[in-house]
Parts: sequence; structure tokens; C-alpha cells
Amino acid sequence: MEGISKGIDDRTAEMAVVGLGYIGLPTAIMFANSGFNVIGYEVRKEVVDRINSGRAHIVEPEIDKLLKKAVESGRLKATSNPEDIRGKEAYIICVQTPLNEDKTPNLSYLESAVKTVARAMKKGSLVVIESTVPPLTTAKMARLIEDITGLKAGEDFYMVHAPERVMPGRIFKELVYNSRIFGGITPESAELAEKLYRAFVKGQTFKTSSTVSEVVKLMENTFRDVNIALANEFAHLAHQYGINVFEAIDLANTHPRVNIHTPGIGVGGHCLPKDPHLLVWPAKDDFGLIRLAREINDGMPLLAKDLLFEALKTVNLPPERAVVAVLGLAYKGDSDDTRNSPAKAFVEAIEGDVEEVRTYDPFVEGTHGSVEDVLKGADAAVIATDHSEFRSLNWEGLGSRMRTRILIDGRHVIKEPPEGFIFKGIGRGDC
Ligand code: SAJ
Repeated sequence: MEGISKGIDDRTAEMAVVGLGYIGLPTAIMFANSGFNVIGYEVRKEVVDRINSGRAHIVEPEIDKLLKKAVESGRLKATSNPEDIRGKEAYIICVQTPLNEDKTPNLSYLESAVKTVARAMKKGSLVVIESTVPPLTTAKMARLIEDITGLKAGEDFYMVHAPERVMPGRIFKELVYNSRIFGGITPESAELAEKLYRAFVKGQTFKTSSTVSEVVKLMENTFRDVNIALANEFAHLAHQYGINVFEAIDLANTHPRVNIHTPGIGVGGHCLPKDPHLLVWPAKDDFGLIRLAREINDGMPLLAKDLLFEALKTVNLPPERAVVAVLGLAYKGDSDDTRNSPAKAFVEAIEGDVEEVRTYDPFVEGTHGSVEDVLKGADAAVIATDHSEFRSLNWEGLGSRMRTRILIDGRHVIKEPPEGFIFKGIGRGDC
């Protein structure tokens, strides 16, 4: 432990970050800009070339500036050649852990990353898994490394689960100021990882076992998913009582012990739609609340569809003759990330029932060029993502470009329904 510990103090410890996505690339940048030599390992060759030319392949505030600094300093290099990550003191694994069709975990990306690391690592290396994983996975991966290397986990190498907790859109701030949990397969492993991340983490740090940190991460996202599901149920109720759920939520949240989340067209991204399934997957019993919350949130695009069809009915326009413009494809505002996006689920839900579906997203390639362009001759506009651009649109002006003035708000972007429009919104039972 002394060797790597000293290498952390004097920044001579060599590191490799495996997986240069939304978490891996910012993490590699932080370690490089904290003085470590970092090799970023990524199977996507085009991503490697882009990063080595100092340009990021993801949208995130500050990333271009900080990446350029890391690459120009010579401390961050990206590669697809596993030979380039041989013999490092520390390996940080940040690969995706998606679900299979049947909602069971797909750990194939993680296993292949762990095998790549096992073939490259040396005695005394520290291996950190940042990916969100089902409970007991880190211990399983430690045994996989033992089988491949013949080294003993906790004695010949260190292993930790250090879940990332950052919110896209605020990643670089949260990497520094969020508290951080280090779940070690041994206490020494957790200590070593804490020491390493202290290179840039200013938030509080906690040490525990790898299984506890795995469960903590999944509990955090499941907590949020269940609370959003409750808010979405309140939105359904608001339609029955003819009230504006957002007015009610604002008032309820004035209570000292109430913090109701925001209803909307659904829950997307790489985390919340998946992590509750990872949490309950190894468990024996059926955890109804967690499962039901997933069903409620996955059902929200259909409420938006109902509202759209209700509006079309009020103007006697059969859906099969309607041209619908969907504003936003990303899973949340000011992001380019469309993974598990409820906006895409909404498009899929109406696609076969209307004449034409058009999409516009300022952050997503392959959509229409502008709001004006996508609304030309359209019968309905549906706001499916809360991009900042959509918060200040001049709907009176835009209405003149549309064939029928129907506006459906799936993300509570519109506070006051615009004049001359048939307006409906998720949770707007008052409209
Ligand atoms: N959403 C709502 N209502 C809300 C909050 C969010 O409908 O009140 C929707 C969003 O529109 C989006 C989805 O939920 O579609 C998820 O968005 P998010 O902003 O809640 O979270 P993510 O997925 O961007 O990031 C979450 C964060 N987890 C928590 O806040 C507990 C982040 O801290 C995690 O690091 C991240 O998951 C992750 O990678 O696990």
C-alpha cells in the first residue's frame, strides 16, 4: 500500500480511466488536471481521436475548456489499445450497466472492462468501479480478477465501488463539491480510494463496504424515481379534480416536511429508469412500491398522448390527419442525452396514429432546424423536454405558422396558456 499511497501524494501514480462517456471523461479530466498522468481507455475509436484533438463528444458545461487544458498539458491521452494501460497503479471503471429487454442487468460491458483491467493491472493496483451495479457485484468482479490474475483481492490488489453521484449539466461542480462514498472490499481499499479522490473532491467523504455503497447508490435514484411517481400520480388526480397540480404542489411544499417532486411526461436518462430494477433484481421478494413507481413513470407519455387526442377531438381533427411537432427529444433540459427518453417514448406512442410526427431538439442531431421550421403547417406542438429555449417562445407569433393551434405541455414549461391556443398540460387539470 505504501507504494501507491506515496504515488498518490506526489502524483507519480499512473492511472487509467476505462470508459470515456458522461462520467468517465469528466473524471479523467479531473484527475489529469489534478496532476496525474491519465490514460483514457475507450473502445470507440472515433471518440478517442476526438478527445486526443481536445474536443469532447458530449454536451456538458465547461467540458471543452477543461478537456483542452488536460490534453494540452500532456497528462491526458485517450487510446483504444489495451497495451497502453498496462501496469498502472489505479484503474477507474466508468462503463454503462444497462438493462436487458426483460429488465435484468446487462453486466457485459462491466465484465469486459474488468477483464481488460485484469489483463493489464499489476500487483498493488487499485481498481475502482464507478458504474452503478446490482448489490454484491463488486465482490463478484474481485473474484473475476482473482481468477484471471491469480492475485488475492484485498492483499495483492485493492478494489472499491465509488459510485458517481453527479447530475448532468452540473458534473464538474458536483465532482468537486458532492460528498463521496468509497465502498471497499477491504477497509484499506476504501482508504486508498478516498486518498486518491481527495485530489479533487472537496465534499465530505465516507468509507464503507462495497455492498453498502452499491445499495446506497441504487437507493438514491430509487428514492427520486418513487417520489417523481408520486408527483405524477398527483398530476393524474389533478385532471380528475380540475385543478393545476403545480399550484397545489407549490403550496404543499411550503409545509416544512413536504418536498413533492415535479410531474411531467416521464422519467428518462441512463439512471432513474434502470437503477430501481438493479436494486430489486438480486432480492428474493417482490418490492411492489418500487416496481409500481416504474410503471407509473413509464406510463406518463401515454397521458400526454391522451391530452393530445382530447385536444384534436375538440377541433374535430381525426388523429390520422394530424401533423404533430414534438419539441425536445432529450430526456431532460439542456442535455443531448436521449437514453430512455420519455420524449422518444411519446413519439413512438403516437407515430402509428397520426399523419406525421416531426421533431426539433436544439441538442440532438437529425431533427428539424428550428422551432419555426418544425411548426410550419403543424396542427399541434407538444413540449416533451424542458430545454431553456422552449421557456421563452413567442407562441402568438408561432401560432401563425401552424395549421391548427394546439399546444400540449409535457414539462410545465408554459406558465400561462397563450391566447388563441387549445392548451393542455400534464397536471393542468384547470385547462
Ligand atoms: N424528473 C421529473 N421530475 C422531477 C425530477 C426529474 O420528471 O422532479 C425527470 C427528468 O426530466 C428526467 C429524469 O426524471 O427525465 C431524471 O432526471 P434527474 O434530473 O432527476 O436525474 P439524472 O438522471 O439526470 O441524474 C440522476 C441524479 N440522481 C439523483 O438526483 C438522486 C444524479 O445525482 C445521479 O448521479 C444520476 O442520476 C446517475 O448517474 O445516477
